[in-house]
Order: sequence, then C-alpha cells, then structure tokens
Amino acid sequence: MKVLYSKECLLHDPPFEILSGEKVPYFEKPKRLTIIEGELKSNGFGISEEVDWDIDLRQHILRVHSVEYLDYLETAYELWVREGGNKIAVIPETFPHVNLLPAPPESAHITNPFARAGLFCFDLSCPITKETHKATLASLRVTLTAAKSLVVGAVNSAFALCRPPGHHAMPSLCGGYCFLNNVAIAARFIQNISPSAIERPKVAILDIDYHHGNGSQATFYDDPSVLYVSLHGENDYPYFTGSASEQGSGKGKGYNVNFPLPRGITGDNEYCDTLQGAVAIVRNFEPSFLLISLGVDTHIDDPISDFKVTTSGYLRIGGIIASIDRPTLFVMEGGYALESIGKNVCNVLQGFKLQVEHQ
Ligand code: SP5
Ligand code: ZN
Repeated sequence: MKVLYSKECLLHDPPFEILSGEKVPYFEKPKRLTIIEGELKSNGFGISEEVDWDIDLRQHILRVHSVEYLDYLETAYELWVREGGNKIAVIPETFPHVNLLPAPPESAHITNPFARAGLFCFDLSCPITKETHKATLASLRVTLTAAKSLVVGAVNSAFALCRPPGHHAMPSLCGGYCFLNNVAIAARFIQNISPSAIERPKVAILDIDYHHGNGSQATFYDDPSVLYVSLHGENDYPYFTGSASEQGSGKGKGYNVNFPLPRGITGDNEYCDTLQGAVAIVRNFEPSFLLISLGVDTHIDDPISDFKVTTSGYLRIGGIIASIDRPTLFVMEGGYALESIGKNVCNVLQGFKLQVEHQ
C-alpha cells in the first residue's frame, strides 16, 4: 500500500463555516490530515511526499470541470478582495436559483466577483481563501500521483492522503468542502493514460463517505464506462441527490447505484451487509481499476453525521473492499471526529491489507 501526501494540502484553512444557521469553526480542518499521517506512521505505513510534478493537472481537470469554473477558482480570491470583499475568504451571498431566472445565466458574461461567488458554488461550506487553490491543486496532484503508480503497475493499492476533498464538486460548482473532484478526475486520468486507452478501461467508484457524492454521480451519469456506487445517509446533506431511483441516464442507465441508509440506526452490521451488496455489483462490473471515495464520517462520533460505525467496524469495511480484488486507489474524502479519524482510516487500510494477504 503506497501512501501519498503533500504538506501543501494543509494550506486551505478557512476559520469558519455556517452550519445549522450558526457560525462554527470549519470542520474540514488541516489537522485531519496530520492526525491521519501520524497514525499511519506509527502503524508502520511508509508515507511518500514525492508527488509527480510531470502531471499536467490542467489538462486532466478539464476532462471533468469547465474552463470557466477553473478560471474562477484561479482568480476568485484576488478579484473578490479587489472589489471590497472580505480578505478572509470568498463566501457567496446570492445564488442564481433555478426559480430566479427563466434560463440559466451565461457564466462568461458575469464578471462581478460577488455574482461569480454564487454562480460557481452551491452552498456556504466552501470559503475560498488566498491559499485555497494551491491546496486544491496539491490535493489533486497527490491523487493523480497515486493513480499513476497504479496504472503503471508499480503498486496494486494506494492511498491519497489529501484535502480538500472532492466528491461533492460538480463540473462547474464547488460545495460540501469540495472544489475539484479528485476521484472523478482520477477516473478520467486512468482511462486516458492507460496503455489500453483505445479500449477505455472500465473504472468503478465506490463511495463510502457518509454523504452522497453528487459531483461524482453527475460527472458519470450517462457514462457506462465508469460505475458509481454510493452508500450514504438517507435524506441528509446534500439533500437533493442520492435516492435509489437515480440510476443513470442514456447509455449510463444502470451504472449509477445509490444505497441510502437510515440515519440514527445504521451500525457496523447494517453497514457491512449493504456494503457486501454494493461490492457484488462492483465485482459484476469487472472494472480494471477501483477508486474508493474514503470518508470516515460514518463513525459514531462524527459531529455532522448520523451513522454508528465503530472504529473496529472499519477493519471489516477494509476487508470487504479487498474482496473486489482489483488495483485499488483510496482517496480521502470526509471524516470530522478528530479523536478517532486516524485510527478509523488506518483500520480501513489495515483491514484491506490483511484480507489481500489472506486471499
Ligand atoms: C466531503 C464531505 O464530507 N462534505 C460534507 C459537507 C457537509 N456540510 C453540511 C453538513 C450539514 C449537516 N447538518 C449537521 C447537523 C449537525 N447536528
Ligand atoms: Zn462526507
């Protein structure tokens, strides 16, 4: 198991967010990563900070995100401050809600930085600080470096220890602590750099973060070459996506599978039973590569989520994932219980490793 990490991921550090109508310290903190890093180290995992500087991020980002959105992420902070916006961070105040206009606005014509803040974002959880984009690019570089080592066959499994996370990010929207969709970009990256790229290798994304990965779902909704399977809290954030009736469209019909699970009562047994079913679907798809959106916000102590998975439950979860038996890239997503986040992530990887050695 190769673990990739970059200290630049720590640069994104907004002081607060608005949650349940309250101004609270930002949950998606740099400390999340340093805690996981420490735990992995003390459990014998080697951690590499040798990211691959040859990867042209822009080219790969643009396979998933729009050029207008990428331009926004690059310039938002500077233009916002220049127009008198608060120096701490860009935070939207007005959104072009679907019922506000007869047709969606043409983003190219909108230059006011306050308008753009709402145009390219769907909630209040993504403050863009001076350093945010640098961290976002580092997070993606960690992910793609790890993906590359799988594709060239240097390793059979890897973990991208990165933040900000990605699975809520849409082609042209940030939200849910996410700016660039690391996993979605990695899926396209793998398909494009594989030697068999003419044949477009099949990639499966198994999303075990507590929240539905609306961005990953949207990216591949009509594409049968990328299977998206998610387990998540039913009717919880991001509220408007994640129902089992969302199954893909056109040629992609049947290649999007959602497992919403009840809040408050889903513990290790219920979770692992459903995960076995999800794994059967992934195996049946016969992907060349497996990407895991690894959130540990399913933990019983998570401050913003509502499942009851225990720290030892993550050992089982890692083992079940290993039974898919494909080159596997874990990419860090959510998880906000700082006391247990290190052990929880470590256990997923340990459970995976133990099962791989066993089979
Ligand atoms: C990557 C990721 O895990 N993003 C999650 C973003 C969640 N943001 C809003 C969560 C709102 C949950 N409501 C909390 C109620 C606390 N009692
Ligand atoms: Zn989450």
